[in-house]
Amino acid sequence: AGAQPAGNGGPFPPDFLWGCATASYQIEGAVKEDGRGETNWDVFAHTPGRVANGDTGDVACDSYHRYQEDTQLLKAMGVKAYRMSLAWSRIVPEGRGQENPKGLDHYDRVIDDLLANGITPYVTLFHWDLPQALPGGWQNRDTAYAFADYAALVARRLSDRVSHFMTVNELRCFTDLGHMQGIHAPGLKLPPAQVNQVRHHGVLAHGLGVQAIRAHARRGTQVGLADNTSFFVPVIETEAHIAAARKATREVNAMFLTAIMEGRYIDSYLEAEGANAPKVQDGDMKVISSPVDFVALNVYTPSYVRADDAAPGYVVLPHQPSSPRMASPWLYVGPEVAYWGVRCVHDLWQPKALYISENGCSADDQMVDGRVDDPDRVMYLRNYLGQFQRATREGLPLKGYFLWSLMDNYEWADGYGKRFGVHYVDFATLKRTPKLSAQWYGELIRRNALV
Ligand code: PNW
Repeated sequence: AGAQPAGNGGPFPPDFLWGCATASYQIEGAVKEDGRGETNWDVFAHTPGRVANGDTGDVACDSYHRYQEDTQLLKAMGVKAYRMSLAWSRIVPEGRGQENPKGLDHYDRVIDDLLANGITPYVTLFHWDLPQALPGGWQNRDTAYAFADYAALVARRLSDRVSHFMTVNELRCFTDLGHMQGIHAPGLKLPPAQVNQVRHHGVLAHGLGVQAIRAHARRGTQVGLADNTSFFVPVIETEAHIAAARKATREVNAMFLTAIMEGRYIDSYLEAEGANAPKVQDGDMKVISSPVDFVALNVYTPSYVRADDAAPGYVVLPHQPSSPRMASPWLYVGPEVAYWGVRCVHDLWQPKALYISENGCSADDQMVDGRVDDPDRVMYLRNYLGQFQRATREGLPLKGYFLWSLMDNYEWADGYGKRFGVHYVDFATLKRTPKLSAQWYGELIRRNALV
């Protein structure tokens, strides 16, 4: 390994867990089937002007009916683990109260099918599809408690077969994109104090979810979260710039991962927010910082940072018009973020284990003569995986990697216009076709090395 320049490749640890990821609303469809309750995304997607092309998740990839086919796609690549999410409103249609046996029966079947094919399920409890019936949604503190009840129910029912749970996916997206920028459901642009309160309810839900799983799941069940931490790459690998990247990671994520790992809102955040800081009840921070077994990271866009003599000690460098991007405007390319993201989280908080819960990219994929060649995606993945390999080579406790995504799906406000899959989905026929990247990923898994 020593002969390989940093980030250029080499072997992964022998037990490294190779996976793919999806999420319920993005793939399932069947939104009115078997007693599923309405969600905030059903409402948002059906509101004119909210989603590109007026696309909705009503049908999506129809994975509710085609899950066995999806399992076979995973199996063909040799994938060992599948990160999927459960639709809360299939299991508890109104968000709290009456449960729906048909919802749990469905996920029983999906999980049994994965296990029968030698694939380990990693289950996310909340990937943004919130039961619409919950009054006030994430603005209401009660939603965090409803989430805990749902988590307990899932733990009791599935933890005989599911040993890894992620509470929530991407706190920053469902809080800020939904309640500050207004570009995701529920499409609100709230003032700062209310945004901070939504964020607080999000981390509280995570903590209550951890406690519910500990209390109700089989002993030994592992629980963590999938976080889209804002990551910082030092402009040059010197001690001063590395320290700046670490400090930026801690301070910019103060309302999310930092609060979860440290059990308090750090001073720089409280000072910056002043009177807009969240209202915190006694005991909240202890709940929020309930110990997790792992931290999983969704790694996409880099930010570059340099050390600075003036407070706060770092400067975040703006992206340039010439900075490379993939097909989504927000998706800048900067593979070093894969190493520095893992490294900074490890250096700051030493979680027992780290996973990459998502990494991947959109590309302008075209079907030509029945084939979809996506060399740009292969190149993107190869570069990012080289940096993850560096993290494992240096002994950081990175245990596995989930590629986003198994197949093209409903890309939220971008509808079906942005494709992230290693399988191409023809949304007219719902036929799945492996792209070149699926073949490449399968070969990588077989070798367990980047060559
Ligand atoms: C993540 N941004 O979303 C989600 O977890 C997935 O459901 C999604 O399909 C995937 O990444 C690709 O977008 C993000 O604007 C959405 O920075 C937006 C942003 C980041 C992540």
